[in-house]
Amino acid sequence: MTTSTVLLTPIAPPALDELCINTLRFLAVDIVQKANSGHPGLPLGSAAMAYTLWDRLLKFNPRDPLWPDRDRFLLSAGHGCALLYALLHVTGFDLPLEELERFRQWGSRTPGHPEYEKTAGVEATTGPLGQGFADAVGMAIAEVSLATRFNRPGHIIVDHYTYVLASDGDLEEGISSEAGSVAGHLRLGKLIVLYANNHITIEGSTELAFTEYRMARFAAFGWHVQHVEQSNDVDAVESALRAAQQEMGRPSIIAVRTHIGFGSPHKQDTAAAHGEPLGVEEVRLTKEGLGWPVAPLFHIPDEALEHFREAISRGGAAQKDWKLRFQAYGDEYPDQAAEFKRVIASELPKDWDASLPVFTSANGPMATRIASGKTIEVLASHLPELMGGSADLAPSTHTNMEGAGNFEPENWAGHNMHFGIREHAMGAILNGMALHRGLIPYGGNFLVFSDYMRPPMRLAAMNHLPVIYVFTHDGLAMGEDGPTHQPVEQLLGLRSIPGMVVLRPADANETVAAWRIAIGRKKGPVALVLTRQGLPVLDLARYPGIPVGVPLGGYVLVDCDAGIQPDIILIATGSEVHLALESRDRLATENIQVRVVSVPSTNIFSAQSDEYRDKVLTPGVRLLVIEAGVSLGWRSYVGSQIAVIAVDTFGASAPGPVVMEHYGFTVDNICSRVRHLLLETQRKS
Ligand SMILES: Cc1ncc(C[n+]2csc(CCOP(=O)(O)OP(=O)(O)O)c2C)c(N)n1
Repeated sequence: MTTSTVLLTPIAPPALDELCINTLRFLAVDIVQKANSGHPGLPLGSAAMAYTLWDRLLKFNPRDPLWPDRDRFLLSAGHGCALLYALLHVTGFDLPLEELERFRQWGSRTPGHPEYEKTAGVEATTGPLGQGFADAVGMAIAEVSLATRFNRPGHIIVDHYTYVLASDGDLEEGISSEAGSVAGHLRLGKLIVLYANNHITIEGSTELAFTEYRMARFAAFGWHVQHVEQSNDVDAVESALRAAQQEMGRPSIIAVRTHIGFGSPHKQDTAAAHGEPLGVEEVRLTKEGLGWPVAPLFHIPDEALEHFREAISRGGAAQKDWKLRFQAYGDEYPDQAAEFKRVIASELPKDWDASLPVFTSANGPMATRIASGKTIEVLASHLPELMGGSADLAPSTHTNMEGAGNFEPENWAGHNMHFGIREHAMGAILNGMALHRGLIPYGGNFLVFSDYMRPPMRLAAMNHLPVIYVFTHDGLAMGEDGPTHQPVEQLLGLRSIPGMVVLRPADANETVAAWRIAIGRKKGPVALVLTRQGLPVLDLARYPGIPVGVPLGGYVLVDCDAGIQPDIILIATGSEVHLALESRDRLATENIQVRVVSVPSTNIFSAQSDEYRDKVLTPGVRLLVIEAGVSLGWRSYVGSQIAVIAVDTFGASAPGPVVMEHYGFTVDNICSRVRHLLLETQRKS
């Protein structure tokens, strides 16, 4: 596509507004042009509506970007971040002009897509389309949950909106349907989406692949739907936003007809405006067309800057008003005020873990999912910020908190969430809840379907979000449902996400220790991987190393007698640990000295000192790993001198014990492998 009809929309905003909007447009254009990389089209088309929101409605304080009762703004179409960086700079956030000039460069605060914690005012890392949209649903859930918990008559201390700027790609991605359905069902009236309806994606017109009546979809989800025909009509955008604010019973979406690359004579309304700089000549023509000086670059007229910077006094006043209200709240409800501060700061209450369960062998056999459920019950009674649920699997994942009530439409006091069978949205909603702060979110699922929620899990890890996943039915032993339901590669897949801590406890007591780690980890997600089937309970009287060992990721569960060097070290995780223990007992009768090492978390274990790891896995001793998952990866955790009993194919449909037997997860097979390995070692020596 080359030229297009230049569609300069007839409605021009009042002069000062226009000056400000053009400031944003051309800052974004120059940001991208200077970097010679990035996306100018969305900023040109969406600047007017973003300006309207930020100038007339958004409650924020550039001088205190994390003030708890600020409105949240998510640029779900993260590729358009030049617009966000321009907004942050002109309104007075800590983002100097030099940072705009260093867009997409090493070490800058203006990365290629917005990154949480890197840039003040960026509420979430966005870029994978659809994620920001679903994060926002989680944020709106957090808002209404905290408002219900903390507000009192005459004392409203939690009261903010969550706004999203979303693009065609965001709405095409399935996650926006999942999350939109959740939001509509929950009647999240304070969620407001501006949809940049520009009819263009990378390959060309949306006619190529996106022809449904999008807004009918959202109406069907129970959303309040509005249309604005001219994105440059700031008054129309404002009145739609105000109507959306008034609509408290439904989330709102406003389809705003925007024009990608607005004002660019040869690129407006074409895919060419989407993802590459306009080019020096086209920048010149665009600036001239909109009456903007071609030079200097990064031009910010004083009048516009002055107007934008009113955000500082406006935001300061709004925050001051909130502080006064919070003070009055604290005078009347000192305990609640202290509690609010605690949860927003992600502090744990004193003694939160004092009454966690201790299981004895008499409690066994017990599935680790059951032990987890019992632990959740106790945690819930100490941690009112714990909030979570499952993707329609709570009776299996044991993630329900007895007595905590359901989080339901217009009954937002409950803490048990019902995400429905929407794993992808669940993952992102949990992220949004964590990003909002004030809650400890968790989500339950079968381990095999963690694949359905991998993109948000990756973002949780990237953003160091304290989200907890409860993944049950963790291996071949889940049995009859067959290979579609038997995870084999998921453990490795999760372990491979940088910053994700995966814990696969061996029994009920290791499960409690794993939960202790999960709750205590304030930065970064934790995946708990749990069994469906019952397992013997490792009595703390006999295995006192558990509470100290689990936090180290791997530890000696049972060693040889003092002074005796093991012939072999069996390394196992989760349900395979008890097979290792039984094998040890049998091999002892043959005078084979076995050490059993439990490795609930390879991630944590590999972060220990060499000295500690050498103590656990004595160099020179043969190692045999037993884990019902793929073998790939083990060498990197424990070195090259290992043998592995693992599963490098898919599973099969049959009762769990039968499948485990066929795949070699039996004491007989483990013992014969040990004998074979020791013979091999003898022959070599
Ligand atoms: C999950 C995901 N898939 C693919 C991409 C690559 N991508 C970036 S923008 C885009 C689509 C652009 O269309 P639209 O969302 O309408 O944005 P606009 O063209 O208006 O800037 C795609 C496919 C992505 N960022 N995320």
